[in-house]
Amino acid sequence: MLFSLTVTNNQAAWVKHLSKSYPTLAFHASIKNSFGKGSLIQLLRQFSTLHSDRKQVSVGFIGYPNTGKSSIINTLRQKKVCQVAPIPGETKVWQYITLMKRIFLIDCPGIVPPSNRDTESDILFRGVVRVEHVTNPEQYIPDMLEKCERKHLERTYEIKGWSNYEEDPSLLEKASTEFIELIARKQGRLLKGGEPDEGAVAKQVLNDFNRGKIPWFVQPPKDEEVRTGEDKKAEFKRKRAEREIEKEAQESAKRLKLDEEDDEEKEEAEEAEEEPSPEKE
Ligand SMILES: Nc1nc2c(ncn2[C@@H]2O[C@H](COP(=O)(O)OP(=O)(O)OP(=O)(O)O)[C@@H](O)[C@H]2O)c(=O)[nH]1
Ligand SMILES: [Mg+2]
Repeated sequence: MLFSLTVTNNQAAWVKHLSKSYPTLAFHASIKNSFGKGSLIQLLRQFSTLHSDRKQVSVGFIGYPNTGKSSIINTLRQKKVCQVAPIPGETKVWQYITLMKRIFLIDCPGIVPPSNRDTESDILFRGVVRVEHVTNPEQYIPDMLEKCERKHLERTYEIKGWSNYEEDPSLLEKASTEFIELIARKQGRLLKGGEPDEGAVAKQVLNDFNRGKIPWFVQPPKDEEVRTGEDKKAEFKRKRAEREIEKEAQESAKRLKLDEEDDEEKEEAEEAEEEPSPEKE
């Protein structure tokens, strides 16, 4: 999980929200200046003690590409044992790293679970695809503008004056074109006829966004939504458990019936054996 050095209110709110579902830690990966390293090592030690019957414990780092999995391992080991880069797909094969005598860490390539709900922008902003592979990068700028605060963009690029889409959402497309043009002119990124090189600027801005150069964050769901989410999840789990119990019960009933039939047959056979045959008597 990526976190900046000081845990802000937003990050604390996410930790609180996620802790309801899973053990969650705030962590900043950095070999010299990390945050949360002690807590994570303590957690891994507890896990290892819990499984003291095993010869060794291997802990896999699983998650979306470019989310800092390899960086966490480097932070724990306090040296560059894994290759890291600000582009998705840096880790290509599994790598085992020894943390302590009994604890191994496995650096895994990033994974992207299939989802029908994710839009192309969602996937791009998660850093899952490399920006240089994106066609028509300008099309993602409106979505990006909406995620960021105007003051942060103004400060990052030292520009001002694109249309006020915050007040009038119908101006979003226009604002995006103006935003790109302002950067292109400021940085002198113009094509032969003096036209702004929109594609190149859009790619640069999207890269800046994905590499954390533009501050932005998402609020965790409100308590109300959390409860609904948990209820739905709990209901789903309960129904699945009920189905499994039902199936198990039916199967055991079948097995019992078969056993009973078997027993009856056996008993009949035993009785037949035990009953002295009239001829023998
Ligand atoms: N701000 C911030 N950036 C981080 C942190 N951890 C990693 N990064 C940066 O995120 C980028 C990706 O880091 P990696 O460790 O290569 O990510 P990964 O999940 O191993 O990526 P893949 O191997 O491609 O799946 C690098 O540019 C890191 O410097 C963090 O805690 N905070
Ligand atoms: Mg990696």
